[in-house]
Amino acid sequence: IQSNGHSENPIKIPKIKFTKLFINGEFVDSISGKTFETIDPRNGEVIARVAEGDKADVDLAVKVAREAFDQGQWPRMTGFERGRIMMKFADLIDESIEELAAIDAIDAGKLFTSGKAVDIPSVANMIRYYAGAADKIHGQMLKMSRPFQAYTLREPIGVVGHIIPWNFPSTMFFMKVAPALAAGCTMIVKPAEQTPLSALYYAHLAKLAGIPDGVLNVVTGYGSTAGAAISSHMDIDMVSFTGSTEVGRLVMQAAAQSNLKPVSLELGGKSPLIIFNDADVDSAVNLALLGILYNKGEICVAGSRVYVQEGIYDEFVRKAAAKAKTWVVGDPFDPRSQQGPQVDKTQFDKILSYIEHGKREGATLLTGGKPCCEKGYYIEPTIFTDVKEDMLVVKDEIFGPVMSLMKFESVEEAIERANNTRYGLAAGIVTKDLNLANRVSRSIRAGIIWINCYFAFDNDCPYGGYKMSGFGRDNGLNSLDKYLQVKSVVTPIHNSPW
Ligand code: TXE
Repeated sequence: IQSNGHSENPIKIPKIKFTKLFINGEFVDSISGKTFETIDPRNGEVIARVAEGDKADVDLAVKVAREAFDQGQWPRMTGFERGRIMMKFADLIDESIEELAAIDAIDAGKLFTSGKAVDIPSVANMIRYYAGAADKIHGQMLKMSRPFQAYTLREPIGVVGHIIPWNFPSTMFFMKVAPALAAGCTMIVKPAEQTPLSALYYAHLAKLAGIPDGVLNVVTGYGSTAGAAISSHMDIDMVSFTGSTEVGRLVMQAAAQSNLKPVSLELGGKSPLIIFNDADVDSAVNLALLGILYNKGEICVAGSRVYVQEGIYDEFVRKAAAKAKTWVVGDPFDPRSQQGPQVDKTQFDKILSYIEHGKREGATLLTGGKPCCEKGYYIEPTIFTDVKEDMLVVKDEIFGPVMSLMKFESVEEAIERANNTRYGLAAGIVTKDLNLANRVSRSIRAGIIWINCYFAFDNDCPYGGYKMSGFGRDNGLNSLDKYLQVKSVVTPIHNSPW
């Protein structure tokens, strides 16, 4: 591991401008006056104190979002006009890319260079994708079996609650907000308590772009208070959640016990990457390491279970170990860094305790396994071999840079073991045999399958869970559907000729 430490820091850390709740177009203190600390995972220091919203603040945000939905212009303006405002929003993000990438780097430990080159420009494009869809929300003309004229309308679902996680603070924000805005909904967003800062910056840009007051509200705070107030609210029409399977279950229960609002849940994963004998070993190693180390393994679709066919297994293990040892862990502002710190102490401790558990269960530590760098929440790229399917490191989502590397013999065995999980978010297949790739793709129960690639996300490409990874799709026009209701309108035709 080459730790490049924290000494070189050419980027100016931005001054944090927005730390209050954003309700009805204004930054306001929480009703209780309480605040909470957001921490820099590079060193454990406090970045800022942020307003701590709870039920009372959520109630207020819902009230203004309701008014904006029932009486305001946003759901009533043409889709074209909504799209035009959203395009402006995207342009404003483009003007602030460096600052936003720096905010996510200090708040979430994300690499500044990839934030600047990928995450932030991509969210601007995500808004543009849905802006372009806003005036193409069509119903259907129906063919009734009797003389009726009938068609469907697709209407915005209403006031939406978005509860989002900390691993991609910007991407997750817009994966939820952009389609909901395009649909004509109004909304309350609760960012994760670990990473509230960029969401508040986006609220500021939304106002500058001309999104009417009350349409987009951001309530920062904790899950058990502000989050729970959203999922149990009687006047929120739909909740979109990304986070842990445990909390997803609570959100669904709260939705059922309140007003039966529909929910969309994007939850944990333990995704398999299957590498067949005919793969080019060097590129398969690169793909596998990217699959587990990208964003320090804090990604729901991480390829955390790597199955390698017996013919290339030994070579793969050797090369993976060598490559992992050259992986650069260090300050997210250093352009040489390939991996920054875990988001917070809780996740850092959770990952290390899984590593200890793996060792106790008898798995072999091929590389890593320890914290690194003198301060902050950095963990070495960790690869376990000699793992068995029933070990916790293979079964549970670790959400860190920890790979379980396993050998398989037949295609049938690979399929069976890949499916041997309670999750079903993603899978990867590496082979030159197209038929084999297609056959395995159809046999794996997961929402997205990557053949000879990994993390190939796109605005137009939906993804989401099978099994306990949840349901509902983010990205693509499928996501727009979540924020729309279908209404049928039926009229009899008298003396119809047909
Ligand atoms: O998630 P939580 P945590 C997984 C990953 C990680 C584990 C725990 O394995 O190690 O979850 O992370 C809000 N009602 N993922 O504890 O708690 C919370 O405030 C309503 C996978 O951070 O699920 C935050 O905004 N909301 C994942 C959001 O839920 C509640 C990404 C997610 O936090 C709530 C993150 C409640 N009772 C973690 N309790 C992915 N699928 O990408 C908390 N929240």
